[in-house]
Amino acid sequence: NSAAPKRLAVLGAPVDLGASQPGTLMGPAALRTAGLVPMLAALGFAVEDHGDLLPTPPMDDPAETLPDNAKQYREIQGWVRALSGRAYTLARSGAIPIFLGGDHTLSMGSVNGVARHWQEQGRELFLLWLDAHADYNTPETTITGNMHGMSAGFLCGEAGLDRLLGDEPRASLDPSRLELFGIRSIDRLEKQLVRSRKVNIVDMRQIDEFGVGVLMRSFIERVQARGGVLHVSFDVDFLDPELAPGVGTTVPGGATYREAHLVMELLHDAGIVRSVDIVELNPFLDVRGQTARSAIELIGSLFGQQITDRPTPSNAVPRES
Ligand code: 4U7
Ligand code: MN
Ligand code: MN
Ligand code: MN
Repeated sequence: NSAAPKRLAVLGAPVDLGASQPGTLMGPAALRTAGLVPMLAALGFAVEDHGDLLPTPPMDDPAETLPDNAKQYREIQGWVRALSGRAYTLARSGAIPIFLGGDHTLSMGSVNGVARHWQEQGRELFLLWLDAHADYNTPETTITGNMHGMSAGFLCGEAGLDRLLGDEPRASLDPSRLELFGIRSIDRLEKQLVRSRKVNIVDMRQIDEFGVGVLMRSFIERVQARGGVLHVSFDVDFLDPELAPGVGTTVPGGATYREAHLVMELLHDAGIVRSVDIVELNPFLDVRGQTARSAIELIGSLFGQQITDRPTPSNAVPRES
């Protein structure tokens, strides 16, 4: 799609306080070590590496306004505020921002910032959440208190973290524009909440029954029918743990190597992706860089790496050739 920008802006956010265990703060370094930037440049993009972000200093929110059941709230707030501001400016610059995590709390800032930009442009932003988990908890529903399990809910305007952005404007997404994809772990109250909000969920059972091709195409068509643009939030635990052991919250039965690549290939062909997060990579738990490498290969497919340069027409059955 020729309308898609050819400039990519990479920004690291080494945050790990939202996760259950430390280590994702090494994610941006591991993704760079595995060769993210030269790989994207080889695909013909002008790539700007903006280095790693620093969080803003803690705000002096009065203690009685701090939420219960939201661990490390103050520090995460510093990251989310900084990320939202940077994401907004990067999106406005016309580049495709790629945010390197860091745990999934990163998205509360990155998506909020890009959503503000697209709101100003009058374009509908859709959010594809590639993840084993729904991440739709709130301080009310959470079992663990870990804030990386609350990002999608926060972005869809759920209550309980209302002051998280400080003075940054909040751009809540309508839950109908969130697509949870690859889900196989969801908490009891969280399940009730996503159901009541009518969030679209493609769980692993649906992927088994229908295949990622059919399911992704129907999502892409929905975005295109609205003239929308897309943010892809890629939690590495979307992948099967055999393929991606370097994550803190592995859940068996995840996407296979080819399923994940097909998702990315279809997204590339659709030409709708305008920003990306790569989150939850924990290099401390990885096996010889395997997870970092898999993640990068998938980002390659998302930005146009193809096997034969012969995409299948969306209405076609596979042909012989
Ligand atoms: B991730 C969990 F209880 N639901 O809330 C929670 F199972 O960003 C997991 O997707 C959240 O890795 C996982 O803590 C967050 C738990
Ligand atoms: Mn996850
Ligand atoms: Mn997640
Ligand atoms: Mn995780």
